[in-house]
Amino acid sequence: MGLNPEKIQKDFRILNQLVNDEALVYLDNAATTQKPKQVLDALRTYYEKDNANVHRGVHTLAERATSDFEAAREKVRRFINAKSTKEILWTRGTTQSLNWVAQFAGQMLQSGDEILISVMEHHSNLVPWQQVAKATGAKLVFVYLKDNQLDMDDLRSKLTDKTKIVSIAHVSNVLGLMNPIKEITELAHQHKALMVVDGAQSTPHMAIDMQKLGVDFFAFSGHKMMGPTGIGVLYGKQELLEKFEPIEFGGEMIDFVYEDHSTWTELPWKFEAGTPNIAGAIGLGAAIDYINELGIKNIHQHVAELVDYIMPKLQKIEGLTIYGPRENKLRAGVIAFNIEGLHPHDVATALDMQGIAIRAGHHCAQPLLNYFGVSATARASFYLYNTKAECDKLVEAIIETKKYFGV
Ligand code: C6P
Repeated sequence: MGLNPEKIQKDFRILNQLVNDEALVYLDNAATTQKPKQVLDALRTYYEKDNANVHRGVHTLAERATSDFEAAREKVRRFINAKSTKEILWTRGTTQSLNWVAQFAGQMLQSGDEILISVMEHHSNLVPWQQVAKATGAKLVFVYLKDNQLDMDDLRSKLTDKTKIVSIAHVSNVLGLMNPIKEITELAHQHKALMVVDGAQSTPHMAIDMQKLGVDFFAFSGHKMMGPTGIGVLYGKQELLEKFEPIEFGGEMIDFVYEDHSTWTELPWKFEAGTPNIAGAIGLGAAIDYINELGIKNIHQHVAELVDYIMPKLQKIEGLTIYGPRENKLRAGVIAFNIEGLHPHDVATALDMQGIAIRAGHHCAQPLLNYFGVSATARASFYLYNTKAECDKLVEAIIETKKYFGV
């Protein structure tokens, strides 16, 4: 079943507006997605009917809030096919999830150990590793690219018994490239390294299966898959989460507290200190329901069709450089580009004047942009509510922009 984006847009009131006197075309989905009415309704219903703190009260509202909050955790578990809700930790988003994993790693890394990451990582999957390497004396080792894809030969040659962690993006937020995570996980495990995946850009677009992928940790954000901001997930294998110490301490995560020491409660709450983002979790649960109703495979297929549709049109524009894999089937809805003679910020501003929202900048991936010898790119990113007509509008607007600036 193909998606009907025009019908889907009706669930997103925000999309039905003029920007600079033009109908809004929202193509900044890799930064954050818009939220459907169903998610906004879930937030409103929670605050209007059920708002209470979770796991603390015995009154009716507290029980309802707790049950909805934990039901959302179960929705996440099913969505990514984790074995148990003990493996689903609520965080603020991918960034916090990856910081936690780096802190866990800090509990086991020793001087001389190696952390293998790629040059395409978002700063959230790089800076925490730099910090933990500094603190432990471990070494950060980079895998580079070949033909705009992860160089698997480079990865194989750098993966040794010194490697304790491999941490790679499932989908690059600049290249749109889908990395072969299952294969990398098998390689990492052959060397007894832990496999960490930054799933910020993959979870909104493709079926994710923790048991099939076999990864040890997997991080993602609610706001990139139509959920609210400020809620995200860290999946971790239960046996690992049992071993590591919590990163944050306080209410909710304890079993007993004595004057001089404390003991921790069971998973997953052992890691969730303080009042959590209850509404956020419930909102993310509603976003998962929305995705399930449409089908994640249909969403993937729809975005793939948009990429197939627009790529040849973009490739015909003189002076346009497109970053990322040559084969469209390796690209998950992200197209970063530059126009010769124009700064990407000027491109983004000119497109905004025509009602089109894209992102320009380094996309929090400066080592990758350095690798390409540029300081910034423009980036259009697509999702389930985008249409072929919007693709045409982007192509026409880029041509207009070139004419306007005389390049
Ligand atoms: N990328 C983008 O415009 P947070 O901010 O914690 O929700 O997600 C961080 C993050 C981690 N990894 C990848 C691959 C990402 O793309 C992002 C967020 C946004 O590309 C904002 S910089």
